Amino acid sequence: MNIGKMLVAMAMVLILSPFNVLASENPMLVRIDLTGEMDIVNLRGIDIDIQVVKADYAEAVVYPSDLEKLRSRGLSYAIIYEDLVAFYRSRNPLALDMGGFPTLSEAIDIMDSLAATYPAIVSAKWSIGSSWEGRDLWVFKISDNVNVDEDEPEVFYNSLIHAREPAGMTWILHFAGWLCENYTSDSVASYIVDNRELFFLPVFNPDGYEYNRLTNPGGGGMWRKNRRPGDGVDLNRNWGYMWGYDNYGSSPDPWSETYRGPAPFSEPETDTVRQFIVSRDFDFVINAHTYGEYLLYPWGYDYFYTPDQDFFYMVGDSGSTLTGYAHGTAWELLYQTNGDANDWCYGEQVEKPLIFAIAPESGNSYDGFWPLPSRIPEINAEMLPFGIYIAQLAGVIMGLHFDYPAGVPHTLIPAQQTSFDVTVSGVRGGEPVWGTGQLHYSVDGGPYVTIAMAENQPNEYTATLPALNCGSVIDFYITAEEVTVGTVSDPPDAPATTYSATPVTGTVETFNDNFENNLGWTTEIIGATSGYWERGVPVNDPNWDYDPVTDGDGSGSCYLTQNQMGNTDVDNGAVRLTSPVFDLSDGGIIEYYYYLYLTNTTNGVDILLVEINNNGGIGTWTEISRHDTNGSLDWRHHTITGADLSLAGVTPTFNMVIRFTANDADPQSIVEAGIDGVIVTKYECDQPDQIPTLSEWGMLILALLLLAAGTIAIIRKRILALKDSAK
Ligand code: 0X9
Ligand code: ZN
Ligand code: CA
Ligand code: CA
Repeated sequence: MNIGKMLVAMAMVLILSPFNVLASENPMLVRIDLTGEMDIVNLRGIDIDIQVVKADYAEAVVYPSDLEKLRSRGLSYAIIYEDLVAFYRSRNPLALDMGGFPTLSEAIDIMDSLAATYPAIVSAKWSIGSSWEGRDLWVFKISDNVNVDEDEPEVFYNSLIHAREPAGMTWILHFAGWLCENYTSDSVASYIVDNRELFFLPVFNPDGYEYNRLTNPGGGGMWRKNRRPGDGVDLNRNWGYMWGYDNYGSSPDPWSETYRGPAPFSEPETDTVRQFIVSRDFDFVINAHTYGEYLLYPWGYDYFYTPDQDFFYMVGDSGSTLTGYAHGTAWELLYQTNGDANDWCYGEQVEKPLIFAIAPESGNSYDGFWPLPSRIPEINAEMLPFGIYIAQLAGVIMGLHFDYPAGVPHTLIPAQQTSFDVTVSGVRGGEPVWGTGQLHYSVDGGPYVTIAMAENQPNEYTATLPALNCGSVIDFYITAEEVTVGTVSDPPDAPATTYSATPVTGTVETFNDNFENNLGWTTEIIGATSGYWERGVPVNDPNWDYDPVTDGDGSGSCYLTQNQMGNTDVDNGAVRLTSPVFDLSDGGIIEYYYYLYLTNTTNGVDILLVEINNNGGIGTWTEISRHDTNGSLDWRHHTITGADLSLAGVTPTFNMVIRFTANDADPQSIVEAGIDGVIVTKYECDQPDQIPTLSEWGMLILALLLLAAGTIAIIRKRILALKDSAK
């Protein structure tokens, strides 16, 4: 080829290339080292296509021109596959269509054949709207009486919102097929089909999926977004809840892989699915993605948990058991995302009620987007229990909420019964059964006694604790019945965790430190090279996001692990903060605020350990709490009760000391801690026993028995005497 022809050819390439120059480069897979402490922070600052984040590395799909971004941030990386598409293609030597995954038209055929084979339980597919290029978004339904809209819990399973994630489609189709094939023969499949309404959208982004077939008919295509003319939009950044919240969770740049589009729901695909979701009444939406072995739930948009974190955690935990995947919010496990489907499903509550949304990322990091064909059935099998679990759970998410208008008593008047009000209401569609409220209590570690609570109004009760003497402790919990799920307790894991109370004649705040003055705390460095405890008003460095913005109790000052500008966290060891002596000899509680930001939460390696000593700091220290979950940039409040102390085997004395140790066991992670508002409330109880104790009762009963026996003996003698005289 002569120079002239070459120039013409190059010009053609440039003109024909529909996007920016990146499109002509090969995507590669890199593994980025995260063992340097600032690596995770630096990685969050760049817009690259991250797939998995593990404790000490991340994997991302990058173009040659992205490598400079990594280098400029001081991140080191290894190239795993220089030509990722070629690698994916090499896994498909038989040149199967789309690497063994159904093509768009094959997916449509599967829907048609399911409906034809199982017409009693599978609906004919219908189009809920169409894509940029005019392709239909096909949905089908599985249920008994499938053409009737029955009053049954509903779940929506959708996949291929990202065009290169076909393993999401195969597992939801496989789950649908499993229900059909096992209906009537398997009790679980039958139960689900008879009692739920399941809706499936296997190809959310048909244009993107077809585009991948066009460029890579044998699979391996790396297109992610839709096909909006120009550069396409990431359909999982285009939803209208917290859309464009910041530029970390989505991008304003059209060429970015996470381009959020010009406006919320600007894309026909997202707008169509939004209207479909609003038209139904889903308990759960499963947004199937690949890959990385995660189960992700909201929020994605910032470092917060939803008000339903406990519920999501419970579902995630069960999901983990079933799949082996890690569960958590997107920011905990991967990165922030804004404008995504999960956040809209849960967060948007004007057009529709909140919906529990979960995004499973199926397949491991070796599977990638285009797994070996032989892995497709394996991924289907590993996701099946999760699909089943969510379908079952949809009908039984109902819970109860227990409310205590005047609080739950921690202290009691000696020798007097204590009553408190309990209001029971339904959450997540739950319905309390009237008259089922019960109080369960155990005195001084004795067996549990169950008594009905007095019901004043439907679901409004008064619980009454028995009279106790000074020195006794009562543990208690509440239960009530929910119509569908049965008995619900508060605390939820009772009797493992309970409320407890003790008789008190007075309380005295014997210690109250808001850290405005030096009350005699001491600090120690145990191997750490930075992040030493310091008292002061938080400096709040705008460039170091991991310290608290304010103190915990609102007075201004607190203790922090190094309160200076810049990277100031604990490294290479531990730092310890020890209190002055306080008095708990008559019982009482210890309260404190703590702040904890951790980037490594695996196996509790990085922790804030709280220990207690009852001998002025000399001798044994006992662990009393261990904080090892990320606090989502918030202060949290913690109370140590008398029951906690007795559980830990610590006898309260007048010579108590508490200490807080922030430990960086993994020196490459961030550990930022704070302590504030430490209050010790001492209980006093100085009233002689008025209620007979158990042994006293015993004596009394014995005395009565003796008395009765004596009386009987006398009566008997008299009768005998009368009989004698009658002779
Ligand atoms: O980034 C995404 O859209 C999803 N990951 S993927 O690699 N398949 O692109 C994750 C979305 C998770 N979102 C929330 N948990 N909110
Ligand atoms: Zn995805
Ligand atoms: Ca303070
Ligand atoms: Ca710090």
